[in-house]
Amino acid sequence: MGGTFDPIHYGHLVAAEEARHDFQLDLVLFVPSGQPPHKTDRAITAAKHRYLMTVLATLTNPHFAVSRVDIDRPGPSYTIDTIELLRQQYGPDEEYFFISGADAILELLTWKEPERLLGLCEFIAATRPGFPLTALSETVGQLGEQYGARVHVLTVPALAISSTDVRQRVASGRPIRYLVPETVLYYIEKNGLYRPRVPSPAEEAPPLEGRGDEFTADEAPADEVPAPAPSAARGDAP
Ligand code: DND
Repeated sequence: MGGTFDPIHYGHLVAAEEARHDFQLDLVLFVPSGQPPHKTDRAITAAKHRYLMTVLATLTNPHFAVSRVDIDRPGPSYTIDTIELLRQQYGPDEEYFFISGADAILELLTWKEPERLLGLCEFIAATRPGFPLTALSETVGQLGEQYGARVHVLTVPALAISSTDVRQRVASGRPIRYLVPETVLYYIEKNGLYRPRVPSPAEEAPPLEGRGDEFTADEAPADEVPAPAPSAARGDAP
């Protein structure tokens, strides 16, 4: 399963587990993208964080593993290159299935070298709640007729979870517990991911010149020394 995983959530994990069960897969490899080829509209969280969250989320499933193949190489993480590298690593005789959301299937022909890609692996398209199945069946039929593509539709229990929603929830202080594994929740909290960036006091302050409160190096203002721990600050307050 390839993805940006910014962050990984239970929607990804349920789809992967359903695919593993229904297609009797030996292993589901989660492949976080280094540079997602199609996501140029927003800043992506550092690959290190997305990779570690994926490791934490998949730790307890013996059939799940995480590959660094896309984050260790430069340039956009095109799936055709990912599959080629995995075939070198695991052998060309294995059967490869690319698990993705059903929405990705509708755009598959815009991916790099789609015809060759469709010849190298089968696709498992996990439906998301509210996804129009008629359009999907038509596309799956066309891909099969024109390119000999093998695309399987997998209905997963309705999980209206998305990474975008998880990020927005963190940014606005809403809970994400039960949308992501606890380990991922703690990782997000500990590393301050997805919180709105708080401007530093220096950025907020108006220019010093002409403000009448210029200071010399010996008289640095209190906000330039590290702030005391919150409890100490409260205790010291007049
Ligand atoms: P996303 O950024 O959409 O992943 O990336 C999906 C994969 O497509 C990555 O491996 C990309 O490298 C590859 N791609 C995209 C475009 C062009 C090319 C390749 C190319 O080669 O030219 P997300 O982290 O958002 O999600 C991962 C997967 O999980 C997606 O397929 C998404 O649709 C699916 N998903 C859900 N499935 C079921 N229930 C939910 C889901 N939420 C996300 N709630």
